[in-house]
Amino acid sequence: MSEQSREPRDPREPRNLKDQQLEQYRVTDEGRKLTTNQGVVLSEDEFSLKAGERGPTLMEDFHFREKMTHFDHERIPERIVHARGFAAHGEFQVYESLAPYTKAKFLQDPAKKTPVFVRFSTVAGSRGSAETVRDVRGFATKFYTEEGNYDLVGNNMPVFFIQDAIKFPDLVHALKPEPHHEMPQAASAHDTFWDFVANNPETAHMVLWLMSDRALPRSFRMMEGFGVHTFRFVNDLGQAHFVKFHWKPVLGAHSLVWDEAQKIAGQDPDFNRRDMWEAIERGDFLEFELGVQLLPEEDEFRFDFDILDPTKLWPEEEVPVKLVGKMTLNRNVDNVFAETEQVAFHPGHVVPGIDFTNDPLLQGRLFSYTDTQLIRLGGPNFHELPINRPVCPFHNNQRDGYGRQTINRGAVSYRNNSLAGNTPAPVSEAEGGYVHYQEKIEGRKVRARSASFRDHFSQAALFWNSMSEVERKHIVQAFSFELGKVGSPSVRQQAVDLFANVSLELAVPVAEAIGAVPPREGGSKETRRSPALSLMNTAKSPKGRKVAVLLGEDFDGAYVRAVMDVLQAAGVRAEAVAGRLGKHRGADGFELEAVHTYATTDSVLFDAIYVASGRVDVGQADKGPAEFLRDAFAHYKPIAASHGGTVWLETGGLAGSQGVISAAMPDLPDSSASSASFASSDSPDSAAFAEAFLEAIALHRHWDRVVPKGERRCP
Ligand code: HDD
Repeated sequence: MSEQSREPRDPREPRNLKDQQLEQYRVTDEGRKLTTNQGVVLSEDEFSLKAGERGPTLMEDFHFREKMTHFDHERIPERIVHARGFAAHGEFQVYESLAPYTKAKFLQDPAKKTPVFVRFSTVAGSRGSAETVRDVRGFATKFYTEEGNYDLVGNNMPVFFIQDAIKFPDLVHALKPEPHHEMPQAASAHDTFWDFVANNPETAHMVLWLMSDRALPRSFRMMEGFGVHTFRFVNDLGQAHFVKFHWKPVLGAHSLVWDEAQKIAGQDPDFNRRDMWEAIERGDFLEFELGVQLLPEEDEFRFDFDILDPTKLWPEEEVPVKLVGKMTLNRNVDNVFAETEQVAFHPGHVVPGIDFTNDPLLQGRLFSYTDTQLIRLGGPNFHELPINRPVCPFHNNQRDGYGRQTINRGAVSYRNNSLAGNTPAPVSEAEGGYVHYQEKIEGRKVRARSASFRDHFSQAALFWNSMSEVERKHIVQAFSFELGKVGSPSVRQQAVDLFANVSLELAVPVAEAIGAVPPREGGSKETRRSPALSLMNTAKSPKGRKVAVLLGEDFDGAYVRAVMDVLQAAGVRAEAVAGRLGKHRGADGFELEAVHTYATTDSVLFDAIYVASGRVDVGQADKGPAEFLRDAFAHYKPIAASHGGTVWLETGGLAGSQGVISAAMPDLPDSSASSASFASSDSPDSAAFAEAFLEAIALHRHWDRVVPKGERRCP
């Protein structure tokens, strides 16, 4: 049992201050009498009040009117971006005091647990859109600290498309479905987005990230998070450091492949939220380490880029990421609307010790987030919604407005006053009052971009240089798909010409794929690499993965059970799939429970496949082991087979390939490090077989496998 799974599992048991606060708003309706919102107990709920059984409905039916009116108003505007999201509660703990850098109280004491609420999201799609689309993912964290709420509103990519917030409406208009026909949904593969990209070269770096595997996270549990902007830490002595925030997933950062992502979008549009919900329900809590890159103020001009430019990252090899704490998400919401939908994040929600910089994107965000909540949540009192309330007291002279809940006593709501002793009163910095960092500013009022923001291609090239061969291939394929969906030949050509500034190795094959003229000149002078940018260098562990165990009529129950137990002990979820749900008796009389049928699930919903039977009745499905293996193989996933199941490897031509583990083929050549075979005896060693499978699962994908591609001929 993992350390975290010893946490209290009773969902009603309050875990921290925020949880206690929310508890007073939670209501269980089950077992209660049905009433109106005014508390009147009802005697009937299926028939409206009529003048005679067949007569007209009467206006005086207060129950009908109230029920219908409330229903008519159930929806609120979805977020203009990041509409599709999913959230969970948890806690954050710092490893050691960060007092030398910041006075923020929640970053001082390793014994202190700060409640958090984290919402993950896609950006472009509507609230009901599929989750595995190619997109940036939002990663927004609300820390309920003793000094007020601190929001770190980041993404899973460390840079952004634009440098100045005034261009955000343009970016979003170009990205969202085109207004004349509202297509395509949750996709950047269309003319207006690429027209924007081609004509706004500052997008180049971020677009490379968007075309990379980072845009297809396997799970919210397996993606990094970034605060993007350069912020400021300020300590007790008033000294400042520039800081970039990172979230590092303990399970490592892993991605889907494109064909898989597209198929999942149809098989399970809720793939990412289901994965997160189920993990938390099982006690496999999400864990992220908080990392900071720190830069003394005097180093502001140390780099060949401007640290205020949000299209630039600080290479981790130059400014190491210091891991300073851990966040654990350990509780699902009780109600998605009340919590996930009504939570209001804002990069301007800061606490003493954390401050802004003059990044023009950040500065503009400081306006936009309150403004959007006013329309979305219907007025200025959204901070009173349970999910948004700080856990410390708040007092000021703000009053009234839609939905006001606080009942402020007394006559005074102004300062200065004498009737209330001039309170509530501000306090000094020493007593905890927020004081903005006193940066000296000089300048003329100009609408301009700093010359130090003009290099748009060097870091895009740094990213490209840092990719492995496989990642580069995926980027070329992503560009070829996206631009291939663009109708305008001119936009296609402009986009290719733009990315020629990054690398001809990128631009030329894309041009060839989309019928554009391949650029002859181009490329960047940047030759450096940053290994931290490649997903190949991430943590590799089988933990958190999901395996389908395909059952038929002739499986060895005890053996399969033993393999599943080894997998499960390593944190891998193994679930049996068969022609029908329920108990299945193996050849040895041992029973296993199938929780999926070949019809209700699919290969793409698993990280690996284990075929345990040769003879398979697929029930009402029109697919079975052959189709499961075909996709798993094409998606470079680990595959294992034992007993009769090995026949599927032979018929599929998969035996002996990388990442394919077989327990019944003694003469199989062991052609690669992660391919293994086990002699078939009366009792093949289930433990060794399972361990070899686990190793293959830890690698996640077996890229060196030869997947038939390219030319297709009729047989
Ligand atoms: Fe934003 C939502 C992240 C630039 C304006 N943004 C939103 C969310 C995330 C981000 C994670 C969803 C929060 C939630 O789950 O409720 N946004 C970013 C990052 C950016 C960024 C990392 C660049 C570094 N955003 C950005 C700019 C503007 C906005 C430049 C406008 C000037 N963002 C918004 C918004 C949203 C929003 C329109 C929509 C819903 C909301 O705020 O609450 O105000």
